[in-house]
Formats: sequence, C-alpha cells, structure tokens
Amino acid sequence: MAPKSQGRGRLALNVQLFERGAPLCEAPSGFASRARPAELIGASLEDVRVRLARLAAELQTHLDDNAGPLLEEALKQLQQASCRIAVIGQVKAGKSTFINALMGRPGLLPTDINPWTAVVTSLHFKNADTPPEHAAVFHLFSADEWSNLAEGGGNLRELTQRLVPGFKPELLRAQIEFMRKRAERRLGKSFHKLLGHCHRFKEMTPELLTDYISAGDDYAEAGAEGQRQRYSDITRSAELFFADGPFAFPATLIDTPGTNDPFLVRDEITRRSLDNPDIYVFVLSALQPLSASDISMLRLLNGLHKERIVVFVNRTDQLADPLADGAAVKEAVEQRLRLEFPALEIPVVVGSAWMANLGLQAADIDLRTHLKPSHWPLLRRAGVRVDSRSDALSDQDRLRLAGALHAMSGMHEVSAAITRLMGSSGSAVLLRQIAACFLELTRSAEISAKAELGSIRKLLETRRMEATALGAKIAEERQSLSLFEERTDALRETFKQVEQHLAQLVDTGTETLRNDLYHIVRTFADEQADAVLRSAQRRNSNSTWVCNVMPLREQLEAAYLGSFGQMASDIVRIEGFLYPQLKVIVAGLLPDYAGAIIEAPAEPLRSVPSTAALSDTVAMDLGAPWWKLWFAARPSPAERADHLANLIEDEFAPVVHELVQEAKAQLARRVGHTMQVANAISDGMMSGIERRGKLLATEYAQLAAENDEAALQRFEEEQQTRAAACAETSAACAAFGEELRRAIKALEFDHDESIPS
Ligand SMILES: Nc1nc2c(ncn2[C@@H]2O[C@H](COP(=O)(O)OP(=O)(O)OP(=O)(O)O)[C@@H](O)[C@H]2O)c(=O)[nH]1
Ligand SMILES: [Mg+2]
Repeated sequence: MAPKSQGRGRLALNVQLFERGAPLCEAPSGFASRARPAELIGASLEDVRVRLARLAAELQTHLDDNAGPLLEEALKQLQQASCRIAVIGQVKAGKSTFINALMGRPGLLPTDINPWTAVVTSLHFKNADTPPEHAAVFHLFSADEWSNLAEGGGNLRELTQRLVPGFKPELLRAQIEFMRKRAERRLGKSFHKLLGHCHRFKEMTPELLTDYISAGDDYAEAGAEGQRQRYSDITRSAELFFADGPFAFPATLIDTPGTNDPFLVRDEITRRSLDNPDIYVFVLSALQPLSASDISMLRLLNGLHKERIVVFVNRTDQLADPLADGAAVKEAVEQRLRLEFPALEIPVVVGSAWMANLGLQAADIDLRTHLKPSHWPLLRRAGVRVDSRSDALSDQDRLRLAGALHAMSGMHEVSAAITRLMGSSGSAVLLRQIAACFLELTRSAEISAKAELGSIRKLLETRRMEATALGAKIAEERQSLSLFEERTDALRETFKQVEQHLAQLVDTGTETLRNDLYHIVRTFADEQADAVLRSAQRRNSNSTWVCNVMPLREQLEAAYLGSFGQMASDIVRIEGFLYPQLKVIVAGLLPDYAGAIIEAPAEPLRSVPSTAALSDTVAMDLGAPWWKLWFAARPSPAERADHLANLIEDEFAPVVHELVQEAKAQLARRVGHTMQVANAISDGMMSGIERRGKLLATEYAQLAAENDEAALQRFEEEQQTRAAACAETSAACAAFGEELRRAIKALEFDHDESIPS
C-alpha cells in the first residue's frame, strides 16, 4: 500500500517543485503535443520488466531445453503485462480533463460543460510491440448487451443496491429503454443494422471521439442537414491506441462516465467497469470534495476489495486562495478518508487538471489571458517573475510559466502516486513471480553446473591417475616378462644338467658293471686254471677233466642284477627329488600351466633286465669228448691252465658285453622317459612363454594406446572445454541470481512473501 500521506500541504510541494523548474520533455503545441513530464509513470516497474525479458533471453542460452517452454511462457506474460488505471469520479469532476493532462494532449478527449463522457473509454499505451492497425475502435451494444445492462446481477448489483443510495433497478430499466428508443429515433433506419457492430478508424480526432463517446444536448435527429451522426447512445465501449504516452510500463487508462448522474445508466456503466482495473484515480472537485455519492462510490470500491486508490482533488484553481484553501481541502479529505476507511491508506493529491492543460498549451496561446488574479500570487511565490500586462512573453518566460503551471497542477504527484501503486499491483506481483521463478531456474542451473564441474574435475583426476597407474603397470609387466624369461633359461639349464647327470650315472654305472663282471670272469678263469694244474698233479693225464661254468654264470647273474638294482634305485631317487621340484618351479612360473605331464613315471623302475646272454652256449659247455681232445692237444699242465683261462675269458667276454648292453639299454629307456618329461616341460614352458609374451605384447599395445599422450591431451581439452562452459553457466547463473534478487528488491511492496535469499 502507498505510505500514509507525507506532508499535509501537497500544494506547497508543488511550489517547491516549481522553484526547481518542473522538467518538460518538449515545448507543448496544442492538441498534437506529446509534451509530458520527463519521469514516466511506472518507470521502475518497466525497468524490471525489460530486465526480466532480457534475462529470459539470456537464461535460454544457459538452461537446458526443458526450461524452454517455461521461459517462453514467462516472456509471453512479460510482453502481455499491463496495468489498468480507471479514472472515476462524479460528473464534471474533471476526469477527462485530467486524462488529457496526464497524456500531455489537451483537448483530445471531449471535455466541456456539455458534452459529457457517456462511454467507458480505454486508452492503451505501449500495450503491443507494434502499433495497432487502428487508432480507435468502438464497440456498439448488441441487443443482448442492452438487456444485460438493465438486468445486471451478481456481487456488483448486490453491492450497488446496498451501498448506492437512490439506486432503483426499475428506474434503470426504464432509462435504458428510453435511451434505446432515443437512439432508434436519432439513428433512424440504420439503428438495427448498427447493433452488435464494431467501428474501426485509422485516425483519431476529437470530433470522432465526440461522436462516439460524448453525450450532450446538441444531438442531431436522424437526417438533419450538416450534422454529424452521434453513436454514443449505442456505444458500449471505446478503445483508443497510442504509440507513446505518459507511461513507461504498458498501461491502459480508463475514462469513465461521471457518477451521481441523474441519468442512472451512466452510473451503471461506470460501476460495471470497476471490477477489472488495478488502480483507481478518484477525481474529486475541490469545490465539492467527498460528497455523499463519492463516499458511496469509495465504499463500493472497498466492497470490491479495491485498495489501490489515489484521490485527486481537482479544480483547486477555482478556490479563492488555491494554496491555503487547497491545503485545507486536502486535510479535510484525508481526515474523512481516515475516518471512513481506517484500514486503507489512500494518498490525496490536490491540484488542477486545467492548469496542467493550460501549461501544455504555452506555445500556442498567451497563458496570461487565461489566468485569474487569484493565481498570480501563487505563481509569484513560485518564483515566476512575469509581467501580467506586458505585450509579449519571451520564450524563456513562457516556458517558466508553463513549468510553474505544471508543478502546481499536482500531475507530478499523481503520477508518482500511480507509480507507487503500480509497485503493488497485479503486474508487480506477476513480475515478482516471474523473477522468483527465474531465480529458482538459475539456482538449479547453477547447482547442476557446479555438480557437473565437480564430476568433470573428478573424471580428469581419475583419468590422470589411470594414466599414471597404466605407466606403472606397463613397467611392472615388462619386468615380470624379463624375470620370467630369465627363470625359464635357468630352468632349461637345470634340465640340461639333470640330463647330463643321469647320462653320466648310466655310463659310469654300466662301466662299473662291465668291470665287475670281467673281474668275476677273470677270477673264475684263474681259479679254473689253478684247478687244471692241481688236477694234473693229482691224477693221470688221461683222466677226463671238465670245466663247469655254471657257478660263473650264477656269479655273473647275481652281480649283474645287484648292480642294475643299485643303478635303478639311484635314478628313481633322483626322479623322486626332481619331479616335485619341477612341479614347484613350473607352478611358480606358469600358474595356468596344466601340470599333468610333470608326474613321476607311474611304473617303478624295477623290471629285471634280461639275462638271456648267460644262457648262451660256450665252449666249456661241450661234452667230455671235446675236453678229451682239448687236453690231448695240450699236454703241458701249464699250457692247459693258461689256455683254459684264456678260453673262459674269451668265451664270456661277449656274454658280459651283452649283459652290460642290456642294462644300459634299459636304464637309457628310463632316463629317456624322464628326459622326455623334462623336455615336454621345457617345451610347455617355451610355448607358455611365447603365449605370455604374445599376451603381454597385446596388453602392452593396448596399454600404450590407452596411455597415448595425444589421446589424453585431447580428452583433457574436451573436458576443459566442458568445464569452462559449466563454469561460465555457473558464473552467469550466479550473476543472474544477483540481478534477479535486485529486481525482486526493486519490486518491494507490502507483501507477505519474503525475498528469496
Ligand atoms: N477551472 C477548472 N476547470 C476544470 C478543471 N478540470 C475540468 N474542468 C472543466 O470542467 C468541465 C468538465 O470537465 P470534464 O473533464 O469533462 O469532466 P468529467 O469529469 O470528465 O465530466 P463527465 O465526463 O461528464 O463526467 C470542463 O469544462 C473542463 O474544462 C479544473 O481543474 N479547473
Ligand atoms: Mg468525462
């Protein structure tokens, strides 16, 4: 709500303004003048509206697509935002004159003792981006609207009947019927055709406006020569469009027919226009301030919960002492309003729309001829040093006089009061809602931009750590592969040594076996030689002596099997130690190696080698006749002993050789089997190494690709670009948030909602 009236002497304030020189945009020049106070009405609200519209466009670039429809809707609402200001008051209070003064167009709306305003006239300012095609549009009553006007109904009619003394629905109905008949008579045949129509004009002239919105006594009856046709009886509403005006914020000024008219229809039409507006300028005449009908009108507004009201006490120029009497009237009006409407704070401005209009015409007329003697003391007090009798005024004096008149007119104060009331109007609430909605959008956009920024940073950090880890892994793999190769070489060397060891074991074993067996043969041969000598001494030379080699065979067999068993158990012992070792080594090197072949041979090395050689027939096995012949051939015992020993050795040499070969072959088979296992392991190891090597090579290539510096650089750059966009959005949203908070602060008015922090 507007603050309670500050200062009791509004007129005194006007004088003060005058002393500073009221600012005017340009010199006024008659009807077409665009002159008006430099401070446009609703400038602060318009500033916010423009800022919000600009923000909506800027926000669109920072928010995701989901916010698009919301922003578009907000933009549409911002474009459509408009404030409706109704000018109401008793007949002849000076409403139309006030509007002309406010617009800086004296003489546009018809104002006179006669005619008077009969039609609700809406004057639109800045309500569209492009100027409308038509300057003036007049809606004529339809038959239904006529009867609807008479019947009324609803809250308004109920309030009217309760609050407006002298309101009689029957009388209203009769007057409407009278009006309809009068219009029929005046318009003749065209009357019925006109009903429900709309008349549009590209140009607006005072005459045209008079034809459609003024009622008066100078009506022409149908067909009267040289007279213009009047439509005001059947005009329901008038819409006038202006490219510019006194408003910064889009607004509609509504001129209404005066109330307390003996003709009830005008009152009713005005009352019907009360529901829509945001602000009411209640124009009173200083000569008759706050009459009973004014109070009932204000009660009606109060009943309709219309609280944004500014009272303009007009016509103070007609008071005997405009300054003192004006102040007294103002005080009286304020007091009465406080009494009647203690809950409302209604600003009261005193002034003169006439003076404002006069000042606007300074360029065309000599203002002095229109001023009364009572005005001069006031003007002089305001610092105007103009001779009221001199022939011509200088341009500067004309301007100073015009400025003083404007300052005294109270128009500046009314404009300021309207601006203040606009600050709590529906438009301001709408702007505040839009600003709060934008603030919410910017907040969530800022939060999500920050979150994204955080995740980008984390991603980059992880990527960098991964790169470092990859590098370490590659180095580790390389080391592990070389270690592996090293160990495999060592293993192969071990295998070779084992093989040599086993071969040596067989070689030396069989060599020993051979010597042992020869030794047995030689010993046996020597013994037999001794036996031959001894028998020669004991018997006669003719007795038959036979050399039995069976004991030799038995000795050889026993020695042979014993030695073989010893060698076999040596080999088994080595195997028993070797296989588990192999297993451990292979498992350590190749965890995935199927170790089935690294098992000790299932069959123990205990199969006895063949002793078939011992069964070979030797010379000694021949019968007694052979021995007889042999003895006969060697008469000397020494010769016999010597030859026998040689014979035995010769005959058993191949046997020994065969036995040794047999043992050697068998041992070699076993060692061969073990070495086969070792070779299989070695081969397995080699293919394992190859496999692992290949695997490592691919892994390495992969890691190297992943660890590609250029790719990492590209990734970093992409993420940095993303991060920069997020940071920009976040900063922009923070700045938008600040701006929106300022905008919301600029919309400060008595509103329960607190400004979002
Ligand atoms: N001296 C003086 N005359 C004024 C002032 N304001 C209006 N008038 C005159 O009063 C008469 C009626 O003015 P309007 O502006 O038509 O009054 P209104 O309130 O629109 O009248 P209706 O439309 O009939 O209700 C005109 O002759 C105006 O020139 C004022 O401040 N001082
Ligand atoms: Mg009027």
